[in-house]
Amino acid sequence: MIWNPEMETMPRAALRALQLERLRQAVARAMRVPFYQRRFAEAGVGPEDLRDLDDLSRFPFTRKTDLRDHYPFGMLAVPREACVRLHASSGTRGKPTVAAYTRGDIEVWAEVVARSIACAGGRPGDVLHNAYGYGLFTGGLGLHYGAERMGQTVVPASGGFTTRQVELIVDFQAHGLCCTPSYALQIAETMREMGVGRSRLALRYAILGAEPWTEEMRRAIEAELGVDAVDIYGLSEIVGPGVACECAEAKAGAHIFEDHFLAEIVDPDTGEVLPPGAMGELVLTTLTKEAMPLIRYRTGDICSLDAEPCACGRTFARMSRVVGRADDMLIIRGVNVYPSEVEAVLLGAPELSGHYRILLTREGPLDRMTVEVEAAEEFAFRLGTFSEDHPAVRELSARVRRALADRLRVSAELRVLAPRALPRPQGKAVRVVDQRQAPAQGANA
Ligand code: DLL
Repeated sequence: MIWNPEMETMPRAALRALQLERLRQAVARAMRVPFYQRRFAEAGVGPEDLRDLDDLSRFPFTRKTDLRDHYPFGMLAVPREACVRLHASSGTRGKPTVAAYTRGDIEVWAEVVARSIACAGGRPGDVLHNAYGYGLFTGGLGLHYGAERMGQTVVPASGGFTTRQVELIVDFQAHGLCCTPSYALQIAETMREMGVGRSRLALRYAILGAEPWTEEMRRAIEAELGVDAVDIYGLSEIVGPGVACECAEAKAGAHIFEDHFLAEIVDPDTGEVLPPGAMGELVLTTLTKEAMPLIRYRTGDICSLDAEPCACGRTFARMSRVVGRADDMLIIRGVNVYPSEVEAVLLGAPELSGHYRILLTREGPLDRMTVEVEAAEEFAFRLGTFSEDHPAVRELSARVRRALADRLRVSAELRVLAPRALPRPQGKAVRVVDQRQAPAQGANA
């Protein structure tokens, strides 16, 4: 089902006209913020310069540091009293970034999340188990309002107490599951331990996001839980989850809700706008946001855009999976490595659980990458007693190490740990632990 066919299937020419009209209004709204007044004056641009959408490229970028510099309320285009909600994302360094919403912003957010749930195959009347964290993080409340808007029965499970979550999923016969992809794997693992088979589940779809994941991980989750697993994308600064979501029909990139968010792809180094299909940094402009309009916000997320027609009938362009962040690309002995490439290799080995951690250390001048993985329960069970020195574990380790070297073009140490040896975060997975001194590299988003 398409939640809002009028918008979601609008011919692209009409969509571009609507975007231009809304963009002019968004720039005018942004100019109520002293920061934007100054920036636009310096660049010599204003709403009157927007004759077509390409004119946006003359406008300056907004960066996360601008939001931090104006912490907490310096980016508001409305009085603080007009905001009905605040969220914040902690990030890995420095002050949190604040997201503020008027009542109208909350309405738009519920609308785009309802569209996302429909993209996944959700329908009014479904039970939706929401295991995204509730709180300052936008995942929990974002999915919650969207599900209520659709007329679903939402279960605000939040993160943690996985055994109890499994019981609720079975007892309430949830049709949909929302959480991070790494937590979906953990739920599947806990179900196996509890002896809960697929026949006891009513699950049809899973709406997974907030962290990068891979096709291999999708296949694993779909097979374990018997669902269509779709990718939902968003960031607090722009709205939260619901900037874009994949459709279950094509599962070929997340449709950006372009009547509310204008997307560009730029070269992360030069800032130059790249042609359709090119891989680069996603830059988003909010078209309807009232409390905190953002013009050309550098998301740091690396992906590409595709505006070709989609099997589902939606005309909104699709963004590819986020292959990493401009700032979490790891440089190991001069070679660029994205954690998602490591994940793709690991999920190709059925003897592994899918949980992993990348440790970076330095030995003299040389970077050293160690990938810690876990044996899958069944594999360990077949061995009897698990030991890293068991011949089958050594053989597995050598095989995966070779596959990593082939794919990454850089060698990595591999440690196969016992099942459940790695920590299980409740929210976003922490994939990278960087213990090299300088230059500092960020952890995963
Ligand atoms: O993670 C919002 C969200 C909640 C999205 C629930 C989807 C589901 P932040 O905490 O502000 O907001 O983190 C935003 O997370 O810039 C990306 O780097 C990353 N991210 C979010 N969704 C995806 C995804 C939420 N589907 C940052 N794939 C973004 C890859 C994602 N990365």
